[in-house]
Amino acid sequence: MHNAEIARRFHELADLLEIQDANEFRVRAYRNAASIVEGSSRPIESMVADGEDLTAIRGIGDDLAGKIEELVKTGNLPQLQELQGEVPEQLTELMRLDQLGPKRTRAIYDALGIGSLEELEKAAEEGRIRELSGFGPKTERKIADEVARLSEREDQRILLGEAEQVAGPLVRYLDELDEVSRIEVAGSYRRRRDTVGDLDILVACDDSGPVMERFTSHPEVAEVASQGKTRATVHLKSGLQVDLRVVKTASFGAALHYFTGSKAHNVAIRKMAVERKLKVNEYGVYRGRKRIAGETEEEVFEQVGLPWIPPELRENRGEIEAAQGDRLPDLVQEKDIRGDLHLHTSATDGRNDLREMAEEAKRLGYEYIAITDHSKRLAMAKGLDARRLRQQMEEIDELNDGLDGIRVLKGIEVDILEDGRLDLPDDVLDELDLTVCSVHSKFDLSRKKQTERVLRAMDNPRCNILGHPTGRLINRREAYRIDLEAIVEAAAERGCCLELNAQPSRLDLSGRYAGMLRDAGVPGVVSTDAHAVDHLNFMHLGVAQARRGWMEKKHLLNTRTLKQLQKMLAR
Ligand code: DGT
Ligand code: CA
Ligand code: CA
Ligand code: ZN
Repeated sequence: MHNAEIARRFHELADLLEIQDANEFRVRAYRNAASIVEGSSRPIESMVADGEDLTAIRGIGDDLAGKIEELVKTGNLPQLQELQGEVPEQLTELMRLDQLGPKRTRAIYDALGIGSLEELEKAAEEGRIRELSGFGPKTERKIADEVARLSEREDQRILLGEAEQVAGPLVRYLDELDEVSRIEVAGSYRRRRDTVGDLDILVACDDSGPVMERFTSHPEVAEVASQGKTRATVHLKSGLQVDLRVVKTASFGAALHYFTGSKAHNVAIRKMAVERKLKVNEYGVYRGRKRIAGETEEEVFEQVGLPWIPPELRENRGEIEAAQGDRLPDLVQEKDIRGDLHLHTSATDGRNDLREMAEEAKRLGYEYIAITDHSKRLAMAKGLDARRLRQQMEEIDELNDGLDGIRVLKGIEVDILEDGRLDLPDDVLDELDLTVCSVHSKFDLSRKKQTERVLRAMDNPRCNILGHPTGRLINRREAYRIDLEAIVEAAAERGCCLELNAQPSRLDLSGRYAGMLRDAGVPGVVSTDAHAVDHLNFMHLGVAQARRGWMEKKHLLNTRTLKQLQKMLAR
C-alpha cells in the first residue's frame, strides 16, 4: 500500500467523521495523519515491514501508529468499514464538491434527504436549496454548475480517433528512451472501441525510473494523480486520464493481455486457467509458483489451450468458444479495402475538388472511389440538383479519361425525405453508378415512422447503400429511434448494403451492429464520408468497427474488385 493510498484512507475516515458531526479534534488528528503520511519521503509500508517504530515520525502517536500498521497489514480499518456502512456512499461524493464540504452536505442531507448528485441537481433546479439557511440563490447556482461539470466529465469518453491523436505522439515520446524495449497502448483503445474512457500504456523496461520520470513530466500532463515505482496515473490538460504500467520484458505478454481486457474476457480466461490448475495474472501464467509463460500474448493463450485472439474480439461475446472450436473469423484488414464509396467535394460542402480527392485516393492505393456529394435538400451544404449533378457526371467522365490506375464512380448521397422518397428524381439517379441514401432531417420521428421512412427509401431499387444508418454523433446527438433489425432484414431482401461510416464522431454502424449485418448476410461498406483529402485516413477506424463485428473480407462490399462491385450495385 503506497503512502498516497494510506493517506486517502485517513482522509476518508476524517470525511466520514465530519459528516457525522464527530469531535473536531478527532477529525483533525486523522487529517494530520493523512498529511504526515503524504509528506513522508519513505514508504510507510516498508517501515512497517521492517518493524520500525512509527511513533518516531513526528506527529504520530501510539494510537495513529497502531492504526497505520493495521491498515498496511490488513488493507483496512474496522472503524472505517463501520463508518462506510453508516453513511450513504454517495454523500462522500457530494462532500467533494467545492461548494459543499462535510458540514453543508450534512445540512442538505438532513433538511432535504439528498444523498446523490442526481438528487442534488434536481433540488437545485427546483430552487429548494436556496431556501436552506446559509445557502441562498447564488450558492445554489454554483452548486448546479459544479454538478453539471462533474457529470459531464464523468460520462465523457473520448472518441477513438481523438485518442489516437493523443496516444501516437505520447508513445513516440516514451519510446525515445533507450530503456524502453516494448511499448503498447492496451485497454479499450487496443480493442478499438468507438470511445475510450482512459488510455492504458504498457511499457517493457528493466529499469522503470527513467520512464516514470519522463511520463509524469510530459508537457501535456496537468496533474499526476498517483505515482509508484511501476505505475502512474496522470490527467492531461485535455482532461484525458492516462495510466502507465511498466513491467519486465518476461511479463510483457501477460501484462498486455491483462490490460487489454476486456474485464469479462479476462475473467473467462482466468477461469479456463483454473480448470487447468494454472494461475494467470498480469505477470505471467503460473503452475504453482513457477512461471511457465508471459513474454508474449501467444504464450498466454497457448497455456489455456487457445490460439491468439484479436483484441477487437475480446469482449467475451463468444470469441473464446470460437477459439476453442477453431472457428475464429479471419478478420478483414485495412489492406483488403479496394475503394472508398462515400466522398464529398467542394461542389457541395467538401474542402477539396474532384481531382484532388481522386489523386489522394490513388496515392493511397485504391482501385476505385465514388463521389457522393449532397443532394439539393441540404441547401446549407449547397446540395446538388439534377442539373448540377449531371454537370458533375460530365466532369467525372473527363477526369476518368485523363486518370490512370483508379476509377472514379459517379454517385450521390441523396437525402431521404420525411415520407421516404428520395430527394432527386429516379431518372437522374439511373444515370449514376451508385446511390447512398441518408437521413439528414427529422431526427425526432417516432420509431415506427422513422423505420417506415427508411424502409420506403430502400424500396427504391436505386438505393444501394444506407448511409450512417443510426444517425448518431458520439457525445453530441443520440441515434434516432429506428428498428435496425427490421432495416437489416429488409436490406437482406432487397440487396441493399449498410454503411459503416468511419468518421470518428460517427462510427455508424458500430461493431455491435456490424455483427448484425454479418449474421443477416447484408454486405457492409466501410466509407470515410471524407469532406477533405485528410479524411480518407479515417478508413482504419471503420475497418476496426467491422472487425469488432467479426467481419471478414467477404462481408464488405468495398473489398470487391471493380467488376464484382458493379455487379452487386445493379440491384
Ligand atoms: P475504458 O478505459 O473505460 O474505455 O475501458 P478499458 O477496458 O480500457 O478499462 P480500464 O482502463 O478500466 O482497464 C484496462 C484493462 O485492465 C481492462 O480492459 C481489463 C483490465 N482490468 C482492469 N481492472 C480489472 C479487474 O478488476 N479485473 C480484471 N480481470 N481485469 C481488469
Ligand atoms: Ca482504458
Ligand atoms: Ca485505465
Ligand atoms: Zn451524410
